[in-house]
Amino acid sequence: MDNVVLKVGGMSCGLCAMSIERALLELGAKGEVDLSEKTVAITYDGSAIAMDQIKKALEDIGYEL
Ligand SMILES: [Cu+2]
Repeated sequence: MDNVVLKVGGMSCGLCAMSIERALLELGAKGEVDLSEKTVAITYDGSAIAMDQIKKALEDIGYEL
């Protein structure tokens, strides 16, 4: 498993955190949002999911990376 921490712009509340974590789950990754740091710590299988896919999924739901 690979781990990465991404800075995410545009999240402000618990709902944002939930949407981000859900979008990651749909990709097969696990995300943990830190709202005060504006980051998401992502655990994913780098051989199955590309970082570009992760970024795109979050941008598609309206966040900035
Ligand atoms: Cu929100």
